[in-house]
Amino acid sequence: MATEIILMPDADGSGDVIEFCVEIGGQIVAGESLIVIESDKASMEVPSSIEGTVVEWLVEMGDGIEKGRPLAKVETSGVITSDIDAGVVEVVENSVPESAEVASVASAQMVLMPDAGGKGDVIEFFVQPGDSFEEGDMLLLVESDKAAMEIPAPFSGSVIELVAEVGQTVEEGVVLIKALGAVKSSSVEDAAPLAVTLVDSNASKLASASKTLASSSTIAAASTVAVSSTVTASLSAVGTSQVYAGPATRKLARELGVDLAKVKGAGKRARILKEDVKQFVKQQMSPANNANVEVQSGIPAIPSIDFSQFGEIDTQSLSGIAKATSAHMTRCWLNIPHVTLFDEVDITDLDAFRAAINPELYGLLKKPTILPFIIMIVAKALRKHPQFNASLHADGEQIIYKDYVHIGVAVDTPAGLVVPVIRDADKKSISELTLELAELATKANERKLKVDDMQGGCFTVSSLGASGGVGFTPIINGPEVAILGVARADIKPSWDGEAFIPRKQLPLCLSFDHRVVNGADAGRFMAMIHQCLSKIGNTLL
Ligand code: CAO
Repeated sequence: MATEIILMPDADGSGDVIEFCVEIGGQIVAGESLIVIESDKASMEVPSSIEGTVVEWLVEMGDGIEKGRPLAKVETSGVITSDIDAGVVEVVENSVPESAEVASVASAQMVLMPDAGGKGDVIEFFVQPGDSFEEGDMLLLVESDKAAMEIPAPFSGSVIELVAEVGQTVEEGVVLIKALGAVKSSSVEDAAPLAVTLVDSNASKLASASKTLASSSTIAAASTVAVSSTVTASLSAVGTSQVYAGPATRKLARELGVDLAKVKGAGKRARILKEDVKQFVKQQMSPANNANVEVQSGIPAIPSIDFSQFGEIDTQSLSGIAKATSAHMTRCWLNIPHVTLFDEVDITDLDAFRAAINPELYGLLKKPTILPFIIMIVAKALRKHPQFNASLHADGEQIIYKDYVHIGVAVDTPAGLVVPVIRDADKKSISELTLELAELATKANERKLKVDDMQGGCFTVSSLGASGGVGFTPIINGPEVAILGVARADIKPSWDGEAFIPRKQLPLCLSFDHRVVNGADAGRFMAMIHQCLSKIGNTLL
């Protein structure tokens, strides 16, 4: 066992201690909040730089804290690097390493979750303890509610321990992997003022041990502190109201899905405390309150049923994408008054046109499907009918018309439904649309879509393709105002004035937001799509 002291990192400003996030005797891991401090402008969570047991606070509630102030004594396993013998240890504060000499010493470092625009679930590790990796190598896959992303190694090294677990929800600053890596001289120098170094009491080892340790996990962890410190304005807007709460309380509220704007603070100056959040949840869960919610919303909750009483069951967690889709679809379906208009278009000529295309001439691997033609035609229709290329403002009192035409395309992947966006679809040729669609569908299936690939859509096309039935009612991908569903094309008898002839008919289903688009608008929009698809030659000209 060894004792280390955690110092206040070099954060923006200083503040008073307003909360201890761990109790004496409590366990912490690197990156987890240790204390919360508050200045007159903001409150800030100070994370621990190391893993261990908190044995003593070196500050008291209300103490003013500045950079370098000792915060807590922490007992660690004492295994900092393999260079240090286990044995008697003593605490030596502010032992500044000779940075030039320790510039490339291998040391324990943490790989942290970078800023990914929100939380995500760890899906898969690409490395295991003992594996070596180079800077930039992909270490693990994290999936947020918007996209899956591979997390690259910020340095070269080898894995000591996978700190995060598969399935764990991680956010910026959380430690993912502990690794043995080379510390660059700059990081050592940067972190030196924060370093509290453990040294072996054996005098002959003192110098080398202090250098090694200073450049090891203590230093690395100190830089962890600098990276993961999150300054959160203590007065931040939630909707139109302001809430006054510390980051730890906000974190708890996020975890419990509590809107802090609805919680009454019992703290000084009505500050919302963790206890207030817990109390609020209890209140919400009381039967009396549930009955009230039901009456207010008019939507009775679906009762929870133990299905195992009827036979074998297998319960599986939804993927991050599936959960996000579920929440988004529910929101859109409940908030937007949908109307769906159906049509059937004769695409026999379009099929003949497609059949005559030589893909190689246009740099394509195969003939384009109907989808790129539909996207091109929808893009033209959006330009002609701007009310479809619009969004209703959240206040419900303004309409925002867009002077760009970005079209989302629903793609079915093993992890769930995603909607990558083709930008400026109105400016692209059929071959460009075909290539981009194939590229986005491949990325979607390989979970390589970035958040940017799925943002900014004005209108969505959802093609169920060959397996698609005769029609469906697609849910509008809000805040867009319409979506075109494409079902399965089939050969059907068509009356040409003298006889029934076989023609290929494509069912289309246009759902629109009746607050923004009226039925006549929708009819005209659909008529244009119908006209262009059935007379594709004219359209392309
Ligand atoms: N009717 C009949 N055949 C169709 C068709 C239709 N409406 N649409 C496509 N096809 C044919 C294609 O021509 C292709 O056949 P060939 O290889 O012989 O040309 C075959 O079906 C497969 O097409 P595809 O699905 O691979 O290609 P696509 O361009 O039509 O669609 C993509 C690409 C990525 C959008 C699609 O693969 C996909 O993921 N669709 C599912 C979207 C979805 O789930 N929407 C529902 C959302 S609501 O839950």
